[in-house]
Amino acid sequence: MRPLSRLPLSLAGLLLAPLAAHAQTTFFGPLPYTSTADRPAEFAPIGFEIHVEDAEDGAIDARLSVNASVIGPGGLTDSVDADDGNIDGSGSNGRSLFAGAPVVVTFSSPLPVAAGLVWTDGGTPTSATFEAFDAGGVSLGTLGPIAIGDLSNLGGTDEDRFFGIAHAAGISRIRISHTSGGYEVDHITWVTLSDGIFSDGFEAP
Ligand SMILES: [Ca+2]
Ligand SMILES: [Ca+2]
Ligand SMILES: [Ca+2]
Ligand SMILES: [Ca+2]
Repeated sequence: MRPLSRLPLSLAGLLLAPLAAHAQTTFFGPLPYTSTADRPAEFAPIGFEIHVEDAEDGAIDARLSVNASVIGPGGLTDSVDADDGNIDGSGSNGRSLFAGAPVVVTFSSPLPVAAGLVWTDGGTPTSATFEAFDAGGVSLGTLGPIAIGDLSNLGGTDEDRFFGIAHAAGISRIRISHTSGGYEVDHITWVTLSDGIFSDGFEAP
């Protein structure tokens, strides 16, 4: 490992600042979200691999196990707004993931160090709770319940909210539940360590 003391102070600060959220268990959200640009920087620091399942290819990434099905475009679809090419207040022309029960996303190895999703529709309105679990399946805590949702199921995006967690020791699954209505989520996002960078704490010389 390259000793921190040998790094210029400014560089050390640059490396350590974005990692602060990952040094402990940190929840993110619920945050308004219309595109990946709304993902908080601290959730996915530079140098990490960021993976996003936006459902737009009609299939769910094989590294995920999700009790939901891809729906859309059209009809009652509530995609993340930008997925149809326009941030225009509607996600109807994109695709999302729909389930009739709380949505559980289970990750495969290597487990992510941060994970989240975007709640896009449910009851009108409802009260949502996000929960995450460590590598051993033990709960890392909850975010919520929080009142969420507009008065429609027709694809409006002002209501869409990102929920996430960072936990450096690994996250095995995340879950979102709410008190009424079916479930729509999108942009399941997970962050893993990337090859060659941060595997020993610092970028390779
Ligand atoms: Ca749109
Ligand atoms: Ca989508
Ligand atoms: Ca929506
Ligand atoms: Ca809605």
